[in-house]
Amino acid sequence: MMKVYFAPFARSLRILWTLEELNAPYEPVRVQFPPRLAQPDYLHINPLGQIPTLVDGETKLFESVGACEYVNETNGGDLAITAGQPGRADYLQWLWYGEATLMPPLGAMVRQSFGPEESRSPAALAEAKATLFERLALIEARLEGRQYLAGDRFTLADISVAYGLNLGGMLRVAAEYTPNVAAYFERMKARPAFQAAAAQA
Ligand SMILES: N[C@@H](CCC(=O)N[C@@H](CS)C(=O)NCC(=O)O)C(=O)O
Repeated sequence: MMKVYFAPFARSLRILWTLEELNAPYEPVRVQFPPRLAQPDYLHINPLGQIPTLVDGETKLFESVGACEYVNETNGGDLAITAGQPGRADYLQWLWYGEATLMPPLGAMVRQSFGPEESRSPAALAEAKATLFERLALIEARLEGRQYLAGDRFTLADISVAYGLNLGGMLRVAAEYTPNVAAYFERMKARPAFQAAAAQA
């Protein structure tokens, strides 16, 4: 059975959500955060000391979006848009937007809110928040007249991006989401699989 090393609000939520959408069996393993300091024995599982790690027998993944693709593929799921299917380019665009474009300002906000006091500054927090909202504006436009980000159906691209929106919720900026983003976030949170995953992570 696949094992998911997770911590609350970490990117492990993406993997747990994917597994729940597929009704696939898994074993969640809670890790103390940040593992580098709180749980050094975790370093033999993930040498970077980051969360998440997905372990499937001898196979180990510690990129959350790649792990979601792996989980979907391995379980014969329909949460990806594969080569030749309509919406493939949009799928790739938004799947990666969630991690590569949305997460840097969110990560900076996490550090500016919870990191060591001596490296925090209100200006840096404000700059990260402004960058986040600049990047959310593209999602706002993309969702005009759409329920999902790619291919008119729920996919891993939604899991990738909605995870970032949920982190924004933890950072208390969700009340400032623009209408399409706010409605989309509510739709995503209403999914039973999201709720099952979020209840543990
Ligand atoms: N690109 C990686 C990023 C992993 C990552 O940065 N994880 C964060 C938690 S969400 C972490 O472990 N941070 C603590 C650290 O880097 O020490 C992924 O998508 O899984």
